[in-house]
Amino acid sequence: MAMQMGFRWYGEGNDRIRLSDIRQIPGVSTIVWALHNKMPGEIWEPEEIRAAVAPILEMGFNADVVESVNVHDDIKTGLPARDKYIENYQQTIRNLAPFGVKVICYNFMPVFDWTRTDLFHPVGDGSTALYYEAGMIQDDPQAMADYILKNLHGMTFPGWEPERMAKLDDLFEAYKDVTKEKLWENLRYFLEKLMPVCRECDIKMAIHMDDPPWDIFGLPRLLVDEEAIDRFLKMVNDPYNCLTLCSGSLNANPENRVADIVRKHCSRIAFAHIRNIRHFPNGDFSEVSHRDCDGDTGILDILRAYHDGGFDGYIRPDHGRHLWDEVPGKVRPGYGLYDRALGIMYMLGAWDLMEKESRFHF
Ligand SMILES: [Mn+2]
Repeated sequence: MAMQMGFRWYGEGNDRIRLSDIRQIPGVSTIVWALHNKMPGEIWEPEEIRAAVAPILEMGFNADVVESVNVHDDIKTGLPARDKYIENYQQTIRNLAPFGVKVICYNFMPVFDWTRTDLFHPVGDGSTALYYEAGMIQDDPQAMADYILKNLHGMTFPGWEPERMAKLDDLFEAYKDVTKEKLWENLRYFLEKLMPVCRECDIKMAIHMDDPPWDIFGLPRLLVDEEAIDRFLKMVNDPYNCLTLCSGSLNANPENRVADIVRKHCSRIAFAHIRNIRHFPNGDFSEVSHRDCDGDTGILDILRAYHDGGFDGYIRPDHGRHLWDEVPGKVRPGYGLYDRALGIMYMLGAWDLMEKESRFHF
């Protein structure tokens, strides 16, 4: 098996980008998809899965990667109701298997998914990108949630369901007694219940890194650095317990050396997110193009680490900048067509060259 290039797509009627657009990007084999109308904890029914996957397969792609099947808050907080929601998750895994799904991406972040303070920040060349202003996050979480929801212009975004965000006070209350150690324990409990089903279905669970990789608003975050990743993989030491290694999430902390982590754990990375970050001295960061020298993440070193490790999982450009006509209201933040297409060509260019060189030297 060889590495497979993916592209995240939000589904028919839910994404301005068409599958026929994606087909024109060289080298994409995999559509990374999800049922975006499902709330965390609900079972994904076979008919719903079939309807979502059919156009993907018809266009000649595979639908091997789901991002994400979101985890119910009762599982993260460890309430008694979690067993019911874990059973639902197991059933969803079983329902996905007949459609060829191989990897499920998920995260275990309390209350908030990815967090940014500006979704359309000028990069300096006329394009815009997601931006994190460190000083703003000490403020009111409700204000940040309101800002993000407003700038999604009614588009759905996993982890930012308006229904959940409307109950932000309740969510913070539910997580009040969940310490970092308790959250680890709840994650272990969840994964140990899933592993037998994953083995039976040949589907890998691939946890996404916390984004950004530090505690925010007093909420604990787990997957933040190499030490935490070591602990996670050891805690449930099973080939079906894997990572979605997100270079941009990890490198939001410039101390994290992503290429080293890839070299250490390549065989447990089922899904690679590639994104480049530029850091500012005050702790702010901006997302930038995939080109190595445009940011500080070390994209070429990371790609080389994957190549050296014989990576045969799935990879995708994570976010992209918003280019040309991709203005607020016309693009899902981070998920425009153009910069992700450019990112794919950059990655495949580097990859093809490494392949060619390794054949030549063999
Ligand atoms: Mn990511």
